[in-house]
Amino acid sequence: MSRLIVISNRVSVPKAAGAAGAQGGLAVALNSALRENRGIWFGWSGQETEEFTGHLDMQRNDGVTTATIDLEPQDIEEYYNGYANRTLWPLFHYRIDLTEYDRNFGEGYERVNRRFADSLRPLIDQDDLVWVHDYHLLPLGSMLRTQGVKNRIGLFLHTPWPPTRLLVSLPFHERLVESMLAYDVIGFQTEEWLGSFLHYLEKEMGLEIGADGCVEYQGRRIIAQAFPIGIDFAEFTEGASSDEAREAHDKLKASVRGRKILIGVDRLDYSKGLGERFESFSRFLADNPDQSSQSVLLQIAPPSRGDVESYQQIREDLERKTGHINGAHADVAFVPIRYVNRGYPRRQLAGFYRAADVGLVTPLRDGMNLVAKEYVAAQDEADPGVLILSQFAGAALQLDDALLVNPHSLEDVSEAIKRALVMPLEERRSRHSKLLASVRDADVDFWREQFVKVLFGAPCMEAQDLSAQDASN
Ligand code: GDG
Repeated sequence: MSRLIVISNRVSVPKAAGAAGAQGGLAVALNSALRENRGIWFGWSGQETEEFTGHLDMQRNDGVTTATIDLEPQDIEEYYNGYANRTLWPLFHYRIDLTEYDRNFGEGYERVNRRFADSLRPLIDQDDLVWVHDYHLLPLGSMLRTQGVKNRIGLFLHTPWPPTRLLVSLPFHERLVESMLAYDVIGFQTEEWLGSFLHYLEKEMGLEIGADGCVEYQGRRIIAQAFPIGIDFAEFTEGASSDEAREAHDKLKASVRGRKILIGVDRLDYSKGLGERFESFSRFLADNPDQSSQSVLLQIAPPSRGDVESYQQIREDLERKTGHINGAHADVAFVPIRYVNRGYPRRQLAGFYRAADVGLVTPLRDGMNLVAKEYVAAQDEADPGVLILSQFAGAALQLDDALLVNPHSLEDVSEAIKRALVMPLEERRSRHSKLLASVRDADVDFWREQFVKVLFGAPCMEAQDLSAQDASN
């Protein structure tokens, strides 16, 4: 079996990751993927250094070898806080109103990608498969090619890919997309994002997509495909039946004194639609006065990317909204929104999900959304809760037995809440069993296997080798 080298912006050392605290979906997924394969996880340590040296810190923890580098403050500002989180993240989530275009960000992004390539190069052996993750590292493959790396290199994008009309607002968009054509395989979460990417190749670059899905560019042939990511189902359900989960479940249940619980769990990010969610819940309370003191929304929202201004704003905005809504609907013994700005250990989270009658997952735009899948996995099959899911999450394509909503419409979400809270047991069970089958079957192992199989098989590359042979015969 080929060794797998995984590269992502941040590396979370597994030991630490298993403990409390918020990890993004990417870290959660990669941890379990790497435990299976002998291989290396390479990326930024999250630490600052005064001057970049390229020194690699290698560690082995819990079956995973990690290799990390430290970055200079200017790198962090321009590459991470800048181009990744102030330019690409908002643009890829259709928020051109929040997208900042600054030449220094673009230069910092390329510089750090080159630094990644320089530090990574000596770690790559001849037969390794190289798997790059996410929007921070789109040009890394082409920089490795410049250094002579001939291995199979794949990219998986965890975010959406924006429609061409939005993408062209990015200065040097052609340069960014061209650099991506150095990969052998490019993976997207859904057919929708894949379609937008292929549309760009056809309309902006005049490329043709072959009947076999391969695209030829400058003598190389690549394939782009959808690989919907899943959760580590076995690990998650095991955690959900632990004592820690049961205690968290019982504590939460006891605290609401017989009221219904709605739960949201999201990194504090404008793409997650938290403001709209709070407003929708407020609308539900206002429209249904008979039920208004009978349900509680628990929103767990660990802070993220706090150095970026738009994230500071969303935090202030949510604090204001929570105060306003609670002020309008609370009484001496009841507060409708419990807004918690911290992370919890995964097992406790599983207990909270299980205690909740409704999972409220309403992002305005989301590559996939693993919280929706975790909520389904944590339920009691005999008496499951109801998932309300945004039609704009990648997960909606697989989880279409959830109550799908338009998160921009307060009425739509408010009505779905009402429907979920009175849904008969039989309907809840029937919806849940279909959702559960999908979450269980398309889990993170399935996702990894599918991607690695295509990367290893490199269907377009082989055709290319064959045609090269034909030509020489
Ligand atoms: C990106 C894409 C895509 C959250 N709070 C706590 C906690 N979490 C965990 C959740 C879940 C993960 O973080 C969040 O994953 P999501 O998928 O919902 O969202 P992003 O972080 O935006 O992830 C997304 C994903 O990558 C994977 O490809 O699905 O579309 O945006 O696992 O449980 N974990 C702990 N405590 C918390 O308080 N331990």
